[in-house]
Amino acid sequence: MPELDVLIEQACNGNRRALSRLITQVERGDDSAETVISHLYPLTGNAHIVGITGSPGAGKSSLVNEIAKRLRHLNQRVGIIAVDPSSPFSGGALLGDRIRMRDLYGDSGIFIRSMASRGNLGGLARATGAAVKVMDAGGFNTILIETVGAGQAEVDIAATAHTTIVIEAPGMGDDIQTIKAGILEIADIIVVNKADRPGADITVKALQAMLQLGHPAKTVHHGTVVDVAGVPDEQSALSWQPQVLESVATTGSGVDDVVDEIGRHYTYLRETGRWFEREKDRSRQEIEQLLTARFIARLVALIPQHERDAVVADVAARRQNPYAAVSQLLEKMMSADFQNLPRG
Ligand SMILES: Nc1nc2c(ncn2[C@@H]2O[C@H](COP(=O)(O)OP(=O)(O)OP(=O)(O)O)[C@@H](O)[C@H]2O)c(=O)[nH]1
Ligand SMILES: [Mg+2]
Repeated sequence: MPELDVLIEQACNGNRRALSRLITQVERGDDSAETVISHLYPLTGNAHIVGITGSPGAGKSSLVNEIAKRLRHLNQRVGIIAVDPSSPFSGGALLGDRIRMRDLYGDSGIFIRSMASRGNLGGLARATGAAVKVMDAGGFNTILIETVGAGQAEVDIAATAHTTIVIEAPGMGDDIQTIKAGILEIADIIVVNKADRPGADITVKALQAMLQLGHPAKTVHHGTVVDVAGVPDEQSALSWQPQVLESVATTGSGVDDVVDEIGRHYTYLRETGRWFEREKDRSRQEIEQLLTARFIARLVALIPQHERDAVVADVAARRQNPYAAVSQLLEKMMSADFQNLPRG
């Protein structure tokens, strides 16, 4: 497909129109997406994917803006994906981000893709995955993904990212307990932003205390790392201890340290082989999603609509339970002729 080759070449040169068109094609997830992916995929696997999550208004966009500027100074090409799961329309909320990110416009080494929720998390994950692949293939060195920590979304992003940054703002006081433990579990780097506000040090200490609970202190004993019980721990020498950093995104204070820590985590992942482990996690997740979608499409193609409707009615009327219904559908599917099926 010569037209596709031209588009890909333009995307590699930072052409925004080409990047946007490719992302839109991949997002569709149809046969044409498959063609695009088969050309793009061999070019991917180099970008450092960094997820930035945290509660609304914590300063994620401001910090992404500052991080991107510094990475540009390091001669990196930077992709930015701004996800807003709370807004079903890519209108108002994202406009604010666009204005704040204005510093970055006009620079072909930066590409920003804003996306709102596609009505469900599956759609959002697919759209994010599409943008990541196209940017990665296009030679962007670091891809920053901003997502509001609204529940499942940040966990999904963590599965997509090599490095996850969780951003908190001071003023949580006693409510620190309300930080979901799950958020700290996914964090590779924790940033207390708005460190110019009162109470930042309290928040830092509280987060450090919570991290200690999650990761019991390791001490060095006669030169080897041991856990609290004094047992040598081969793994811990290689393990990553998340740091709590402070920043003021509006002035840029502390952002250099955040950028350094991102680089340190990248080196850690590469040197310990964890990079490939994360790539395997990402690949496994993607294959499972595709498999599920296609499997269901095949099931649907195999069993006539009226038969599926009858099973639904049976379950609703309690003539059958959902497990038995699924077993029955699967049995029908397995005994059907797979050869002459349309591709799902
Ligand atoms: N005082 C102070 N204000 C900040 C700082 N960082 C961001 N802000 C302000 O906080 C507000 C929210 O910042 P954003 O960067 O939009 O935060 P966000 O987390 O992206 O917000 P959502 O995407 O809406 O969840 C803006 O008015 C920023 O100017 C900071 O370090 N100190
Ligand atoms: Mg934002």
